[in-house]
Amino acid sequence: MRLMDGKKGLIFGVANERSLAWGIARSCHREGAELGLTYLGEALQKRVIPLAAQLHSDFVLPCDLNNDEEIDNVFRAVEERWGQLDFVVHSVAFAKKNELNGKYYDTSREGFRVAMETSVYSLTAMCRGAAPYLREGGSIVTLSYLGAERVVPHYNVMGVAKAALEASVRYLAADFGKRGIRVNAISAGPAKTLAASGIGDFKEILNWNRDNAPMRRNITREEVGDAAMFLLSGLASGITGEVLHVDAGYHIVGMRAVTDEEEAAYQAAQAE
Ligand code: IMJ
Repeated sequence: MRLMDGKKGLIFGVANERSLAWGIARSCHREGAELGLTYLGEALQKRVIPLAAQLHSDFVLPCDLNNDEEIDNVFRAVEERWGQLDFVVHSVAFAKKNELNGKYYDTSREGFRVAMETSVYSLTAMCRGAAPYLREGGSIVTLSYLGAERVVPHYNVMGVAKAALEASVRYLAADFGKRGIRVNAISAGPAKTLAASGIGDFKEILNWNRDNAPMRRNITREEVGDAAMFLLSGLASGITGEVLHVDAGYHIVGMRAVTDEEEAAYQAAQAE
């Protein structure tokens, strides 16, 4: 018996094989889940169909979470195909590129609106669409980032959006709690995905996190996948409204780590 045997779920936000949503899909598939994937825009259709095929799924639907009609269509298809749902994954965010630079206070009204609608309201809209079909024991997971809790250079309006996303998780958890449906977030460490592409110094960000995280390494897509799958499974039946960090411990650190060189110099001084 596998952890997700007999469970059916929908994953929003697979763009390619590097997506954290793809890691989640693979972990869920490995544990026996039956999956549907949604994609955004024609361009990603030809990417996502073969990925779904790897999971033995041909349940692939277009869905822009900023479009109520497309959300309705997705859940109408779910009703027809499955009747009921056990889990839904939200791995969706967007801010205009020019907002991920410079001063936060220079965020435009429109840039703020776009980031909040696409990265925050999209979870609420997805949950409202899924609500009629979610079974008791159902589970919803979204993805967040440390920039929600602390200031991370250039993250700007996305940090404010992730803070609102994490608050949404708590309100949604309260809404769904009585039905035995759980809502949680994973706060993932930085990972090389489409969402990281075009961010100037991303390699430096990865190196910084690797060098300063308690575990002295970055996280993998598989680790995010397994943690999300845990939250979606019955093993997490008592967990809701939670933000689980999958970041090699980076979020607990208050200052940069002591380097091996500094440690060696300290040891040498002690020995004198
Ligand atoms: C994104 C921007 C600035 C700093 C960042 C990130 N750090 C990390 C990310 C330190 C880890 C990646 N991340 C956690 C995100 O949530 C990214 C969201 C994002 C990325 C883009 C890039 C392309 C674009 N719009 C975007 N909107 C949201 O045009």
